[in-house]
Amino acid sequence: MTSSSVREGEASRIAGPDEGISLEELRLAARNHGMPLEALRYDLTPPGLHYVLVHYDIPYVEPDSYRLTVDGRVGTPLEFDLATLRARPKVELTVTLECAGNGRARLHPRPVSQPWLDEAVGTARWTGTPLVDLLAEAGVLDDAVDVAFTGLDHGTDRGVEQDYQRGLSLGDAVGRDVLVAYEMNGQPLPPQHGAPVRLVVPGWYGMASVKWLRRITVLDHEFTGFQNSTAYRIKHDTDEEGEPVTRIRPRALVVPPGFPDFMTRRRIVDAGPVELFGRAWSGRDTVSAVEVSVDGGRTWGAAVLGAQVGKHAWRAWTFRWSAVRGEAELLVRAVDRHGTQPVEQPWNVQGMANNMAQRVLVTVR
Ligand SMILES: Nc1nc2c(c(=O)[nH]1)N[C@H]1C(S)=C(S)[C@@H](COP(=O)(O)O)O[C@H]1N2
Ligand SMILES: [Mo]
Repeated sequence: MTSSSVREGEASRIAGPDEGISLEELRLAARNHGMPLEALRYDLTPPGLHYVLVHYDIPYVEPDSYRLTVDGRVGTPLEFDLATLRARPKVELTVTLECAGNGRARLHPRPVSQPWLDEAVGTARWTGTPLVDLLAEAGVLDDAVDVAFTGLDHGTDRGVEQDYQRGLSLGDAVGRDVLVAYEMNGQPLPPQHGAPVRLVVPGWYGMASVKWLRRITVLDHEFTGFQNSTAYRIKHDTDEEGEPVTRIRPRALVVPPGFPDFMTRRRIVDAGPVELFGRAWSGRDTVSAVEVSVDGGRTWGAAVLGAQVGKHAWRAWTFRWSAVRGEAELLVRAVDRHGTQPVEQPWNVQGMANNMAQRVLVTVR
């Protein structure tokens, strides 16, 4: 956990022990908003409340001049305009997306980057055409290994100039549910969510779902671009290569009960029965249980689970709390077949795939 080898002003620098959130982090937080937790109530996140993460600028794209190319290790390179993509076989999928940096701002010491608290999540209904069909039509050659996806946005990160670009293994790319999507909740994609066309990779942290998709390139070698080899890695030391960030780890969130204080957002509820409501999801499996603590993690009880909104989407849960006067600390955690959400922080250098349990402070009056 040393910060010595990371320069000031660099993304994924580790903040000093008492260092507050900087204006640079605030600027990122103001551009990239989370989903207000009260919106956990909706099966499908209403437009504008879904979280947004944009590394560089939102590109301005004229739908009429938009083109998507499929090239690299294919028999026949292809080019599509928007009308041609929309005329192809249509698939609709409800998908919970979460940013791999969710929860980062609560880590100690804090990785300096987009400072998410708990709310970098949202669930949308995406309409598009299966990626696998585009690849089949282009004719993937036998030596194909990875597929690279390139966005129309451009910037620098830690001194590396780049188009936003991510690679997927061919095996992951040909999953039936990977979509080249052009609608969100039945409307054309909004600019901030990738208009006019984006990739949607269900179950994976959001970085895989490349927005403003302009190019799909089949490679005969492993993709080693910045966003795969440097940014989205779980590292415990700055200098190590680390593990790639892939599928979404389980997480449960509760709608903070009662009403908030304006500045602190501390909750106030009346003593008596309180019905807690929340959502839980996992991109690697199905959530099999949600556990709730109303005493700061000393004891836990089981929530009642609702149906999943979709195969790749969150499920609702409820928990009856008999609130007694005084101060309470709520914690919630999701369980899947691979394990339970940690209460202690799963710290790593860039604060990736950290699914530490949510805590909510409540004054019961
Ligand atoms: N082209 C491009 N695609 C991108 C990004 C980006 O900055 N540029 N951000 C990624 C990250 S890190 C996340 S979490 C998701 C966010 O998707 P959303 O803004 O639609 O919620 O988009 C991904 N796709
Ligand atoms: Mo992200």
